[in-house]
Amino acid sequence: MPDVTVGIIMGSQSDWPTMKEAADILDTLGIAYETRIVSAHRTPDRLWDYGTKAAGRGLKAIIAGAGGAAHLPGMMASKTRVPVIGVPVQTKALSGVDSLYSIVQMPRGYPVATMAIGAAGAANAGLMAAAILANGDPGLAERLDAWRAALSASIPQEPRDD
Ligand code: RP5
Repeated sequence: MPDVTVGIIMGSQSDWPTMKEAADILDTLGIAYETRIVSAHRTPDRLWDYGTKAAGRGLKAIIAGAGGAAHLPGMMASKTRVPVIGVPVQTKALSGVDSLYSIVQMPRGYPVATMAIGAAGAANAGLMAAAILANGDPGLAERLDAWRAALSASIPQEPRDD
């Protein structure tokens, strides 16, 4: 088994259907990852512990998804220099704009790479983590290039009537 290099963390079990999109991309590209429920509000000690140990454990990217008052990605970024990729989970009350605003407006010094709201954002978080790792992994770079080329080739030239 390859070493785990990516952590996928989320504020709640209810975030998993969204965050699974990131996991699926990592599976497709052959990247080893772990998944954890880590809540900024409900399990702050778990958050602190995860962030404190992340770099030493060899994590190269952390994908963090949360909804509503989505403080998990930013708080994680405050605790580790491992790049944090934030996924705003879509919410019922405010459609995920609350999540987006909670994640994207970080103060200078502690960046979070913020993705789009919802499933597309989670999938792109997986691709962003892959791109970070591909800088030091020629095999992965090849797989990522092939994945991108296949997506591009799947787009038809013209629309059709369904
Ligand atoms: C956040 O609150 C989680 O990230 C989740 O998106 C949202 C709702 O959580 P649950 O009430 O479904 O556990 O902390």
